Amino acid sequence: MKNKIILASAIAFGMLLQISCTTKTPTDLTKTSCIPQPVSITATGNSFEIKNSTVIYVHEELQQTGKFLAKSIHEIADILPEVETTDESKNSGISLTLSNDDTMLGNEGYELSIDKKQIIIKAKTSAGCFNGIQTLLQTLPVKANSSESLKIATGVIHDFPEYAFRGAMLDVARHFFGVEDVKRYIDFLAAYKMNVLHLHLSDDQGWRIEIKSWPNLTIHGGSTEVGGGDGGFYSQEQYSDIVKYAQERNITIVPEIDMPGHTNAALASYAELNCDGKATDLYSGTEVGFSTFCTDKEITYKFIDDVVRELAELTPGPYIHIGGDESHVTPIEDYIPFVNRVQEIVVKHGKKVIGWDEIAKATLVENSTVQFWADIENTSLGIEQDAKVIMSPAARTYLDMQYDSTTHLGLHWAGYIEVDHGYDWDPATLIPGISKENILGIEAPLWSETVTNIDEIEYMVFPRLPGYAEIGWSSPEARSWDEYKLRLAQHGKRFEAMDIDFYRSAMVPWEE
Ligand code: TNX
Repeated sequence: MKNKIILASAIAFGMLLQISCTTKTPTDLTKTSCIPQPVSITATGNSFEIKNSTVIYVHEELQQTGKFLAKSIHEIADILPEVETTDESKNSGISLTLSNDDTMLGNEGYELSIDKKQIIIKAKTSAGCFNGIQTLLQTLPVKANSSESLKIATGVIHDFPEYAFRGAMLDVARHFFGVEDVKRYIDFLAAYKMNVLHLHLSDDQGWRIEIKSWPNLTIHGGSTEVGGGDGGFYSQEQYSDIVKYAQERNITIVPEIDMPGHTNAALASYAELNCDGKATDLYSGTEVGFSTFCTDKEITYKFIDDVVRELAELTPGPYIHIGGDESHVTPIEDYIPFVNRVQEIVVKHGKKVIGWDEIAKATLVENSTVQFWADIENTSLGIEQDAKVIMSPAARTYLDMQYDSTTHLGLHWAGYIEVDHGYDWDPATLIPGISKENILGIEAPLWSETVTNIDEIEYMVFPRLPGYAEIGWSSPEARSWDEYKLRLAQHGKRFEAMDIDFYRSAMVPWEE
């Protein structure tokens, strides 16, 4: 019984009385609509109030986490709690503490205890504390009006994730999105305890990350996008700023350079990367599968070595994603040795390989991960080679799929994905032969052929994203669409307060 919601009946009775007499003071912690659903919530029937005088006490290592909480509270109400570093245990205010006692919590779990006098968030790591803070923030409004006090129902939440890898992807190659947009996307992921942002940094239509040793990649290759707009790219400094912003929110950036296909932007920037020695034209259409690196030219591998070296230097996270999908014009006898060699380059620069499921046709290096998006056979080849799997089945997780035939954005080659269809599946049982022990986690990709700005991103991502966050975090036994849709409905007002342009699915009983 992982997900047990306990509420002593005496407390429930007391509470009923209270609910009928007062309006605003929350006293039943189990009534909080948390997404993802925590492992257990125990209510104790009282409330704690965050006031101007509330101090946040932190262990030395948690200063940044404490400041994040103070800033978040400040954004909700006109209160800026002081953050005090201490090793002593306190009996008031909000304490963030590190402790190894509770081995159930693992690396990202936390215990959030709230009583009348104080709040304590306890975890093994700062990531765990950060997750506890996200739960705490969901007990509060996104924005409190001036008369509203910040009251939280008392009780204990004990919580840890089902999967270690809980991600979303943003395709910044088909359409480019600037640093501020990416930070907002990161905020969305963090609010739902997701911990990976995969950035699809290169494709036929654009190269988006500055590589100092090959400057034309961005000068020329970054100068357009789908539809012929100006495109754009991240300077290394801007990219590092994104990485740091993500890191402060427990999010690992996984950078992807897609190859040997999906490479027209590079082929247009450097003639020598083409087999015929001629640079291609820039491309701003939406076809896939027409480009390839010249796999038997040595310069190709010098180029990849430089790119991976510079990217690895910008990447504190463990992974580099090498793409590998839809290389329709690379003969298989060239594709396999190419992928083998590129993996060695990634390993040489100290990183682990992730690739789309096609890469499993090659000989995978140790610790590599295959991202299942379409082909079960490929993914099985990966599992046979001991690779872990990231579950991104297109028909369930692709954020660029339309909700239904009336959705004005998106594609539907993998089907329509209404909110219930996106939510109602279990990564460990969806595909025979792919089971829990093979799975590192899940990722929902947003491809951007049809998505051109942050409002459109929001429309495709919300309200589906919280569902993917919950699939990654909560056990399948704790999840059901009929119950989840009620919690999701409660988040509608959170989306509004965050100015998120979301799809008001008729499947969800939104509150007026
Ligand atoms: C397939 S998924 C692709 C992308 C497209 C996407 C559109 C995958 C690995 N490749 O190149 O953008 O479909 O939905």
